[in-house]
Amino acid sequence: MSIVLYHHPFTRAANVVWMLEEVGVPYELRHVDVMKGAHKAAELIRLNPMGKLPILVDGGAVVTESAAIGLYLADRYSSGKLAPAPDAPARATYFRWSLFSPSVIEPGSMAKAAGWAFKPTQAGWGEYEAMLRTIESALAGGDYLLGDTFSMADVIFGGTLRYMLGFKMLEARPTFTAYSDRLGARPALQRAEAKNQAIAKEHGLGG
Ligand SMILES: N[C@@H](CCC(=O)N[C@@H](CS)C(=O)NCC(=O)O)C(=O)O
Repeated sequence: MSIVLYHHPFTRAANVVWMLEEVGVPYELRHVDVMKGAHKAAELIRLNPMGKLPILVDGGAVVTESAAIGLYLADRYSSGKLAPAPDAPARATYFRWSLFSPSVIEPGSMAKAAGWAFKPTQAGWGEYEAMLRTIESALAGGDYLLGDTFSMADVIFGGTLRYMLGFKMLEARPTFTAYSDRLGARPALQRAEAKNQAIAKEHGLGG
């Protein structure tokens, strides 16, 4: 088994388990005890100088940043399925919303929840209301970001949306909750949740 995910069930690595389950490749989860600071060990800092999870190692390839991991896995193992082919017109929309997630939804929701002071014209995530309107528009074309076709963009964007909704850091608009429920019904997401919960239990983690 060549894919290794450095994982802790209470981190963004949990969403990468969903990515791996959607792609359907064999993988190994390597538990990193973040509560004890194991993610700051020299071996992991070599892989990710940020000292953060998730980290995915696939043979000689090291990928960090959840969105990059999703895009990598889809291109490498599910091209033409979970990732539109390089020459497909849908590729533009696919990249657009995949990157909107870490660039806008994450910092935009956190800025709002934590009351950060910032200038919307200078901050890349802009105004909260504009972000909500844009998420609505992204979801207006069908069940998924690419209309009727589910893709890795939904795991990236949808994973962030579900996280933010779960922690009440994003307004629970009906379009958002309906999309989140649709994603929640996916067998791959349910398998991932079961794995994350089982690992949490195995390590005596509450929550
Ligand atoms: N931009 C990164 C964020 C990674 C991140 O913040 N990971 C958190 C857990 S969800 C972490 O490792 N925190 C521990 C620390 O910063 O010490 C991604 O999307 O993967």
